[in-house]
Amino acid sequence: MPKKRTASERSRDPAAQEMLARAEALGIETAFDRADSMAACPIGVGSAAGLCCKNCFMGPCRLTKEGQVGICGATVDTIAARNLARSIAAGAAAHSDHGRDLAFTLLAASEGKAQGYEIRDVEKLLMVARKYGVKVEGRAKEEIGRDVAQIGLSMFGQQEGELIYIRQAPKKQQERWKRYGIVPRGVDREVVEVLHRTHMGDDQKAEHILKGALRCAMADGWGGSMLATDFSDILFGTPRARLGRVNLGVLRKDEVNIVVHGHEPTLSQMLVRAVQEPELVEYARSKGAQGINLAGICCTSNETLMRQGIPSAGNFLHQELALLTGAVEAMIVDVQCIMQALPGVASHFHTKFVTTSPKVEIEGGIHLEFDEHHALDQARELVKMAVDNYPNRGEVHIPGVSEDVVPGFSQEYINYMLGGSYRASFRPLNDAIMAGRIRGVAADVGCNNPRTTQDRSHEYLVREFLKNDVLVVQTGCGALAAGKYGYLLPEAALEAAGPGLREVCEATGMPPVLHLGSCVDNSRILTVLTQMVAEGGLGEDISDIPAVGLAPEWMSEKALAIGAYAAASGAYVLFGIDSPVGASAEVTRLMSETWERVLGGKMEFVTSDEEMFKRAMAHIDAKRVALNLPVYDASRWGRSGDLVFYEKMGKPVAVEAG
Ligand code: BF8
Ligand code: SF4
Repeated sequence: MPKKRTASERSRDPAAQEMLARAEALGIETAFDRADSMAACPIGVGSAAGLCCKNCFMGPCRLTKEGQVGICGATVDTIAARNLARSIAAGAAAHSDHGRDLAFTLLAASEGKAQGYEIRDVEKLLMVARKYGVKVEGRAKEEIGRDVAQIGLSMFGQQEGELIYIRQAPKKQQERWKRYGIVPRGVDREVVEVLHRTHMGDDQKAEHILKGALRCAMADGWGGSMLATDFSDILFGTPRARLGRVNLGVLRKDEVNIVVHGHEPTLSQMLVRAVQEPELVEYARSKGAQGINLAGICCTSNETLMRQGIPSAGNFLHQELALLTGAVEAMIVDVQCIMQALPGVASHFHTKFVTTSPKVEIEGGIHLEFDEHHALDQARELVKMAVDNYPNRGEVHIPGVSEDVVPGFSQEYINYMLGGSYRASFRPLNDAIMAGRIRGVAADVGCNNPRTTQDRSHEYLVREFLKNDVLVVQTGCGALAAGKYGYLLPEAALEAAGPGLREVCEATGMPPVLHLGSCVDNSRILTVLTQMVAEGGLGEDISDIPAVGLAPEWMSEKALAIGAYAAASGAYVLFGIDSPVGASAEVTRLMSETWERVLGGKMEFVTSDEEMFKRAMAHIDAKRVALNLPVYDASRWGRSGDLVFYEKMGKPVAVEAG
């Protein structure tokens, strides 16, 4: 019988621990309980215990002995590669389909048919239009927007040739992709091809299957996801640094709480508008509430946090915990990472659970299908539903735990932050890396997973990287995790960063951890790395940069798609938890040695946080050596900035007012 973990073994977050105690007292089961009582299927993990193929009904075939093959003769290597490829295709499909919906919204907004939506960031529209080859001179923004949206939509079904975004990548990387045969066509074609190739009796050579998977992931990273980021910025504004707050403590005792959860920014942006409308606020007052409080979970939350500073109730494993407060009048979900357990948890309270996507219905939820043509009216209806539910509230328990965060570091904003409006540039960042003030860059991204302690790996890695002068960039649930522990603040530079990184943060005012957005916005990391290459001094392609990517608490297929396109783009990517291809030494070798040789990047699965950190640092230092950069030496830094001033002058003493 698996053991029930203690509260601190389940989550590092005191707010989560408090809610888990409440769940136990109320007899409500959560993912943490289910993870304790259900051991991961060893066949699914692909460990020494074996591997399973269910791609046809001669099986499912369970391979548990050395040298054993499936009924069709499929080997462990083939099955491991096929299973991974299918997961990557599902992940790429999810991200990119989100991008497609944004393209439809941009089209409708450009044609004046999408209530409440408009082209908000004309500068970004013009930038994308030029990239797409759309004429901009003398044309209205709506005309340009329509052309951009139509080209975007056509990209999904592009049958031949290169995707437009591929041309943005460093030249050397483009050549590697061509040589290895993984330049992607439209994501619709690539996903279909992976499903075809992994059907019974098709592609059976592990390396070739993985090539198909990489090409598919590339169609997402340098296609659907990049487009999703661009189009979100056009419609809702390119993020800029702003103040927000994270964790369950953002829910309010005396206000109507509406929690948005999922991934798409479309409906949530209308809810942001609706909750501020004076008539609805007045209506909430008429029901005895002080106002209406909108909060988010997961990546919908990242979208509204980085653009409007809408507070975040937390990351993936907070979805059930938010409902456990009893303070949520309505949880409104769109797509992805939505646990089926939610309507069950909501049923213990007054909470209304509402599904809105035409693609997602969940038993026990109210389904109110989103239609971009009437989005603002729908948002008002949803807010009214939540307000009407306020008087039904029972006992409420909100943990008093939340933390300030500064998200919103788009590539455009990083440029501005480093060089100002007139000298916007990545030069200061490259210089800091070349000098060794910043030892390297680590992207800590991805999910929570109840099989490990919530946030433990994210927090550990961020803390250790900062201490060692590694600049951290983040997206998704990893960013929200770091935010909970105070790392997404400029002050974190003083408290947590090593001497070199601290100097850079003090000079620029930036936090030592940059929140770049949602998981779809991992494409922003590709853009940032590409710009660092273009700026000069850090090699010829992404694989030359002293940088690593990590998804230490991953669980979703989207994470695998991201890992695959990041590795194909030249990044060293480390995943925690366990390996889905562990049963095949050959697939493990292909994803590490072979990918590194042909693409410059690789993907490894490592179960220990300490080992992940060790490998990441060794990689960063090896890349510094390869670039002939000075060996990192912490003792050279820290002789400037506030600390030196404090040493000489004494720390300023706060003067009490009054
Ligand atoms: O897309 S990090 S748990 S919420 S999959 Fe899901 Fe993972 Fe969170 Fe955002 Ni990304
Ligand atoms: Fe078994 Fe082959 Fe069918 Fe897979 S494809 S289930 S290995 S027979």
